[in-house]
Amino acid sequence: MLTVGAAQLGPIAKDESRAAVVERLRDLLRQGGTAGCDLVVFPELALTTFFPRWFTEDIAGHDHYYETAMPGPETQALFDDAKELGVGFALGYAELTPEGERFNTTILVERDGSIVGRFRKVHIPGHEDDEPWRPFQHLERRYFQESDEGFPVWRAFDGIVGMATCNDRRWPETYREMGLQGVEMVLIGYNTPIHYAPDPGQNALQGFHNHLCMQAGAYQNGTWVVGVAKGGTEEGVESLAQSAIIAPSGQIVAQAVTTGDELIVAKCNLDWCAHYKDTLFDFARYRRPEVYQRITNQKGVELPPVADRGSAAESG
Ligand code: CDV
Repeated sequence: MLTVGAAQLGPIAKDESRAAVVERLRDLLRQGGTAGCDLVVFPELALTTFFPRWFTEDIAGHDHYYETAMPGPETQALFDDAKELGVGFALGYAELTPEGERFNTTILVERDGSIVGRFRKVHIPGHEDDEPWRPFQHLERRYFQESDEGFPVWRAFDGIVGMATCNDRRWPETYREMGLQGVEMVLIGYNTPIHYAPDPGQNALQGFHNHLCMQAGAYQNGTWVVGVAKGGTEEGVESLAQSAIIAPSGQIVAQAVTTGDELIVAKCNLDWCAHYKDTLFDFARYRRPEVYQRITNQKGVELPPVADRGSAAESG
């Protein structure tokens, strides 16, 4: 039985200090302690405003948004709180490595304050260069590189826990990679603007698509999923809230009702995963990797030759 809190955040202003943000996180962690949480999950880039919405020629000019150490001087208090309260946490932040690499990272911290896992975002959405036609930029591909570390899972919190970040949640491979390692709880932070500039027709469906992909990922892999938003209107950009805790059945068991700082809590029985992992989604029994010829190495769509379509139709 793992009691988890999804610590949704409201907007973080561009000029909000790291110290002020950490105080907000500490408050939510303490609320988690009072609610009996073992683990509190914070969103993607939880320490700063969503800075990829601004173009800069020189990325180094944005270095103050990145963490070079974790814990660092300003985040140490969170680790101390975790140990004191006996409440672990997952925290998304911008990572700048000593080698100068930039990742959109989430760490998993156990109840004793020790880091047990680090995940770097795999699917980096948006664009690399300034696109002035957009009402705001989504320059994640300028500020972060893609991780080649995949989707590991960790034995933590008396279960098997994995992580993913925002856009990763829309890809079935994300959950299946972890499902194949027996994952029992997937932690996902997100920053999802309501306005999707390449196809605004999707704007009205943001909430639906958010839950659709996480509920499907949970069900198809027999795992709990904790989806945590940074919501509300941040620097003029409205982002989706609707943080949710989802059972292995695919059902939402808790959902945020505000667009601001809000902790939602659920008691998660990790044994429920077996109901799905041992029946409909008994991978060892029913998966057919030997006939899934394309999923491992093929990147884009490869259409069949036109002639093949004709002959298939003719042969019925
Ligand atoms: N931070 C994100 O990864 N946001 C994307 C937007 C750009 C579509 C998302 O998938 O929510």
